[in-house]
Amino acid sequence: MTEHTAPMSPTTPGEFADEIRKELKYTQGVTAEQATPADVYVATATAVRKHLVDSWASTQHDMVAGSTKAVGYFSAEFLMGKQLLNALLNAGLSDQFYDAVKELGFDVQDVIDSEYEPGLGNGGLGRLAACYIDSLASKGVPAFGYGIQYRYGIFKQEFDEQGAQVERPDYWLANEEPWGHIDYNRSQRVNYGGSVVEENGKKVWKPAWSVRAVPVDYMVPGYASGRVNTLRLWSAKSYDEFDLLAFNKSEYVDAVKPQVAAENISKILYPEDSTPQGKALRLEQQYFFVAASIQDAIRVFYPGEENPDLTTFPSKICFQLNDTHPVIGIPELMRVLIDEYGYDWDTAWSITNKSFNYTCHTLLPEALEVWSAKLIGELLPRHLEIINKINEQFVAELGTKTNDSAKIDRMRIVTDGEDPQVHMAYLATYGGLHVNGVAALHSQLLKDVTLRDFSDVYGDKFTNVTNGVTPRRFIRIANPRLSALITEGLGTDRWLSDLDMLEGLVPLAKDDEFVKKFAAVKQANKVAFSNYAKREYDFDIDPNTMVNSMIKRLHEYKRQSLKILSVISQYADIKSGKVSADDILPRTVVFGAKAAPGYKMAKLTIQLINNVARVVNNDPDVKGKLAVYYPWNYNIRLAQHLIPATDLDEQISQAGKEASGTGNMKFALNGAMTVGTLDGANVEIRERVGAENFFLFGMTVDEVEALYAKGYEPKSYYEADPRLKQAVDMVADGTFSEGDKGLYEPLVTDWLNKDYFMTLADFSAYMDIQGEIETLYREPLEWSRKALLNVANSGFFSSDRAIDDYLRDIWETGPLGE
Ligand code: 26W
Repeated sequence: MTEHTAPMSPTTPGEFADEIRKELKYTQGVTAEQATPADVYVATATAVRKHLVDSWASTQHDMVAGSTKAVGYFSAEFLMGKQLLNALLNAGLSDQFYDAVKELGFDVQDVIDSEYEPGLGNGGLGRLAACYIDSLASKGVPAFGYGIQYRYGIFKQEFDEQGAQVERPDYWLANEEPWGHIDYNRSQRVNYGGSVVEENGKKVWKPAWSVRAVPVDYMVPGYASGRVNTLRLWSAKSYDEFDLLAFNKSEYVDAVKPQVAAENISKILYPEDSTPQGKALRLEQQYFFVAASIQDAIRVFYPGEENPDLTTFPSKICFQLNDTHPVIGIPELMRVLIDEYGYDWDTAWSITNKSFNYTCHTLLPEALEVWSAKLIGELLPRHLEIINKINEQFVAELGTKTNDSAKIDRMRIVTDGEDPQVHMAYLATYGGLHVNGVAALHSQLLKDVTLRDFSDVYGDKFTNVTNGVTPRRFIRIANPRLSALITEGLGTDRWLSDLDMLEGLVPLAKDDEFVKKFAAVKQANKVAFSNYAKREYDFDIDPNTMVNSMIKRLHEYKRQSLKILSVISQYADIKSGKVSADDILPRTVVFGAKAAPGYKMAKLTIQLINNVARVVNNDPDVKGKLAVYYPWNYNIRLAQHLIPATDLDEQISQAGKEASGTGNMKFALNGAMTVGTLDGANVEIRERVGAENFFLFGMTVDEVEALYAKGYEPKSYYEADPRLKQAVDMVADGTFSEGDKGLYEPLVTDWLNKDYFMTLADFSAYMDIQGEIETLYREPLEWSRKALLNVANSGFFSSDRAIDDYLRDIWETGPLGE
């Protein structure tokens, strides 16, 4: 009946067990009897890699030998998540793995849990890059992910006694890392500093120091495509490892200084996900991976050629700039073409202009990187020359298109004045072929507001590609129960590489039996999450309550404050008996969020949430009616456990602030209902799942703009709404800080006097929608029917569809061999 498309390796469980045994013996030098689950994990990973290596080699060969343009995805972050189950799925070895590990006498979960989750990203942008390289490989499109192998990933989050976030270093490479292949023979030299001199009319950069960029290659196996692409992450090493002279003079620190300085470049991921710190090391990191990657791409596509014809470069590979972080790549390619290969400016410019495309992931002006020209000049003197020349060319070109000098001045890539600043988003927009936002609303706001002047002049460059998520990790691996039910309902598992097929479930939403099966899957996932939360966090989550999740980075525009104020209000209502016992709908609120270490307001919000949880969860008056849990160290693993178990997802950012969101898509695809504003991709989710299957509340972008224009006085909302007043007063009066009225003073003061993201203005609408939510939840069959329709109508949010959009509208290429 079911025609299988899932890759299925012919290897039998017994044969796979033998392969693991061999790896244990020859790689780790232990017998299965002596081995630990961690040994079996490493041996299994090594065995899987061996199954993939042929497709990897043939993909690399066909990519260079063929005429299919490749994609180079430049990203400072790749939030890959744990690799084992994904590699097994795409290698068609999942079933064999479970039986083989059992045969070897190990608990499968122990082996899976031995893998350390690589945290080479902060949040949405990094995870999107990971989903996109999965889809590129699954579609058989030749591609490289290019980034940095940070030695320390995103910090590990712990909470102290006061419920405050504490950051711990994430030394993920302390553990055996079986997936990365360090390829010293293909390292690249990356230069810094120094000066530029004229030598017989040519500009020559005389760098002061350089580092060795060593590639660490990760296989990116496609699902059911038989193709394996490469994620090439660069690790910084020093050329002159050790200063023996200093050592002999027992100046031990000086002896290793050059090594430390060099390795510092790929030492640690910057934990900010909105406000750039403008640190020199950050720019060193950005130039490091971009410069190494461009040299690498020329090496790959012009193997062994001394004087390659680089006018063909844009037909061999095109680069996607994942936000402004890799934009220094534009002047770098210009430098390489002019200084190293002798092209004239115009030829170099036409090649460069066709080689880059820019994706913007934010609407927060402060998140758009602006580097001081002085800093760029010190670190990359030749690049500053080139940037200045690009800016002159740009301003001259603008002069032919408009005589609005104020506009031209606003658009300058390099600002005038005694401390010139370089706008990386402007450089990307002028220097690249396409600019896209990550959701329809976002792309519109980019054209109408953030990059208005540029869309006026270069309108045809602007397009939209709404984000997507990979169904392999976020449905098949995270939610096997739902996957089995979908395959049963559709009679095939081809939906995993053609997610629009989920529409076939729409008619089944009318079949109460199927809807009940769907509800049973959700309930089983809730029980599983409750057990997981007990095991990992010692939480006592009641799976018979509504599981209501809010997981994303902690940021004021995402309005975790609105959620916690609503919880406080519900708590007060239960305490005061304003809501009678049987009117209360038992709810478990689960937060997950890291805050950038320097982001004070965000960290205070974390402390408030933890202390509300402490008070509520220890209050017998609300036991079984309301509970709040905040699992620390939110990461991909936690998301994969919580999303399938969630009934209600929170997407409550102020309209016009969340570029897209991708968690919203994962929840809808896993059968959670969403309460949200008309922001980012929420707009498109609601359009596709149906307004009747989405809990909408809050001001629209226009209403927000109108309120800003009118002048927003948050205090007036506080005084006008007794529920809001009560909740804010409970934060101020020490209820959640053991009487310390000062602890949350900065938060309360901001809410009442500034509240830039209008939490108070949207509070009453948010509280009102809770009624609708609770009414529906009391009709489990109707709730499940609507939740099932969310799944059925969310196929559009596959990263495969998003990649199709990039292939059609931006990269103009496709699968190998086409
Ligand atoms: C330089 C500091 C910095 C670091 C990261 C500034 C900005 C960023 C990222 C752009 C922030 C980010 O992750 N943005 C998120 O990108 C997702 C993928 O497109 C979107 O879904 C989210 O809405 C957006 O906040």
